Amino acid sequence: MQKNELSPQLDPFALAKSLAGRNLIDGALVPAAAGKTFPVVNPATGEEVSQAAYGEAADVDAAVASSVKAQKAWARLPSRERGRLVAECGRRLTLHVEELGRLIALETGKALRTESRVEASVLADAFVFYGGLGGELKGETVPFNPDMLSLTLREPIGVVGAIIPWNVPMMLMALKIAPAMVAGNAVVVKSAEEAPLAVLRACQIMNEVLPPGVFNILSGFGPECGAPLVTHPKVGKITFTGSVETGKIVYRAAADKLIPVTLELGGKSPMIVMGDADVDRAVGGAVTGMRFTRQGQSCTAASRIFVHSSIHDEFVGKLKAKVDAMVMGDPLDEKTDIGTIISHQQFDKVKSYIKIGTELAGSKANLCSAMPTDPKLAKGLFVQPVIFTGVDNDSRIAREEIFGPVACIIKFDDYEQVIEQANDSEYGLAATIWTRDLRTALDASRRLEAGIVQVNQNLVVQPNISYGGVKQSGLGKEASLEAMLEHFTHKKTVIINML
Ligand code: TXE
Repeated sequence: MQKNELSPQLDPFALAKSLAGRNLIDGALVPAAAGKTFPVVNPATGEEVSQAAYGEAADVDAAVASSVKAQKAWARLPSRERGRLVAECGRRLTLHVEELGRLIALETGKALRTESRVEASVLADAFVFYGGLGGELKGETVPFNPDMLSLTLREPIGVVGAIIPWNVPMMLMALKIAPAMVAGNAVVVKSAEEAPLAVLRACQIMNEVLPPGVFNILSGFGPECGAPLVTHPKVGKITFTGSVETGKIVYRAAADKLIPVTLELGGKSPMIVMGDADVDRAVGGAVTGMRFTRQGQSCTAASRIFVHSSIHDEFVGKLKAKVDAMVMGDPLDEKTDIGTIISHQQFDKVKSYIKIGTELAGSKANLCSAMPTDPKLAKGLFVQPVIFTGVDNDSRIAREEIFGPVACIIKFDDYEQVIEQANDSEYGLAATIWTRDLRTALDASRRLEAGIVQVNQNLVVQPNISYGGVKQSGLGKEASLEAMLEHFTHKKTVIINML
């Protein structure tokens, strides 16, 4: 092998081709029942890198039938044995982090060094974490009377449908299916049409360990493949991450079957920087919080940054300098900090919001980071990050989820007013406050309407830390032991009369 030649597994282009046109059903890589496929495109060049199976209702039927069959035997295994197998998946995935990172970088445009490799590690870590929780599926005993005992059992739901988006597909898949499987369920995953390959490859690795049918994965589009999964009579639970609009469609369809649903939806998360904050740390937090390295394509992105007037200019100057220093370019290049937007549809959406912001009276668009000049990236979906200053909290760019590298800075003077403004949003996913004052930190933590509040730091998604929003940001929690118990089991009550 020549020095710069990659082994076939580490070459994402070769790997993408090797997975072309396949779903994973009942332990086998199979084409869609109708034989149809759709293209998978590298958003950094616009070139087709592979094809994905075009899953439809017939494929959903086959996958669910396989899961129904497998689930019974799976649920009868001791829960710690299920956990051991899930943890073993995690260990094997750890050995494939580099390969998975490269593949996800290729299909999503997220930079390998700053985003994609990290995501592959989180995927593996989530399996290892949940694998260790097999012994934690505990019930309760309830005081009754001396002759009677009441206890609860945690039982699996059956077949769980998991619908995932494209922004962090491997991580989100892991946070759904690892706890579901440890709890004794079988799962059918519907991947996002924009990013079907890395999750399929991860499932192929898990397939070395888990019995056929305990998980199945399909690629396809929402109405043709996602909708039949939600409405399938044998699917007993849906866990979904995506837009508010689609989340509501899923919720309504699930309501017709009266099955439980977990929804992780959008956000417009506030970051409040008080006058006494450590400005340099807060600036660093804004860069990571806005997820500039992911082109802002994050539901927790700190997209509304409220900055106290006493430090406003210093903060904006330092933030701009930091984002300016970030390198945009080929996602597979180790020098790259920021890659591309996922698709033309998202690119057009982000551009339209930048236009709205630019035309907004009183606001100023500060453009950051140089665009890549490499001619092979000329058709890439790169968007120059923008920091809007002078933004009104009532404007569209401050109210609607942009899902792009667009930060809105809102100047404030008064603490009470900023708490009110931060909460004046239909979303409630995440919030951060930056201050040296403990009383302010605690007060804001209590009053901010969000599923997660952080003080002087930004979100670190960890499989052991509960995660999920309020208001339009969703229903239920992901990650943590609690998510496994509450969202992937039924609590059965048993009452024993000992006479
Ligand atoms: O989401 P969709 P899209 C937000 C973000 C983004 C917007 C649109 O603002 O700009 O949503 O993104 C499947 N029944 N987020 O169009 O449509 C679909 O195939 C069942 C935030 O990608 O919600 C995909 O697998 N499933 C979010 C998944 O739903 C259906 C991450 C998400 O697609 C379906 C992504 C249907 N009728 C986007 N229609 C976050 N919370 O992080 C579509 N799908």
